Amino acid sequence: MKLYMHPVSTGARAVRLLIAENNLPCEEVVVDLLSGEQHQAPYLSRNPSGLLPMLEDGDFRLTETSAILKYLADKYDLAAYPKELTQRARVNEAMDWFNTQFYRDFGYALVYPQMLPHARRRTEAAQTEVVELGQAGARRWLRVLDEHWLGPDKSYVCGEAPTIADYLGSAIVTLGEAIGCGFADYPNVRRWLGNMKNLKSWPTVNQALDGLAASNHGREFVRV
Ligand SMILES: N[C@@H](CCC(=O)N[C@@H](CS)C(=O)NCC(=O)O)C(=O)O
Repeated sequence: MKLYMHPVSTGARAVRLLIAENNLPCEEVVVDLLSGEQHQAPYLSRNPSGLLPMLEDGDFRLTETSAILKYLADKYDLAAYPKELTQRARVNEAMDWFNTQFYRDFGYALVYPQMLPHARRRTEAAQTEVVELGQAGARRWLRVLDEHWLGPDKSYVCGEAPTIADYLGSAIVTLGEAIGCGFADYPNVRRWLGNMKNLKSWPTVNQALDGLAASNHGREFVRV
């Protein structure tokens, strides 16, 4: 198997963590996001969406982080994707929630427009508006994550053991660290992130994110 990835990519961090924690046999192929290699041949002919990550398993190619996590968990029969009907449905629900509700406001409205030049809005007024809306939305979803998904007692989003919902969710939430989000108002979120960061492969997999956060240190950002 091959994983086409860039170490700073949010989805790639989720997939690489699952691979590393379970010692899955997978070669990593770096696609240089920064120079736009994902939009050029030969990568673009393999993945016409021009996005990372992508998994290649023989002739089978799979994009979309959530689908890749589920495929790997099924292929290797990982406990991180429970088989019991309602438990699996809950994991799927949490993954959809992170990937759509949470990511839309937190990633695409709050973090990316401030961090990525191509995501910045063309006028100051539009930029301010999108970031303000993103911050309000992110606060709403963080409250739901803190009080509903986690609450004071749960170690992970779907119970006492990490599932692929935690792999996906923690990669998305820690994206905020790139702009200095500390999540101080969300103690259960902080506790949960601490649990995920205790996984043995977390520091290696997230080295590039930590580097990005360090390079942005001291810059002004709207945060949560
Ligand atoms: N829905 C996709 C999103 C993938 C995505 O947006 N990847 C980013 C990196 S985190 C990317 O490849 N961006 C390249 C670009 O926009 O040119 C998934 O969940 O895998």
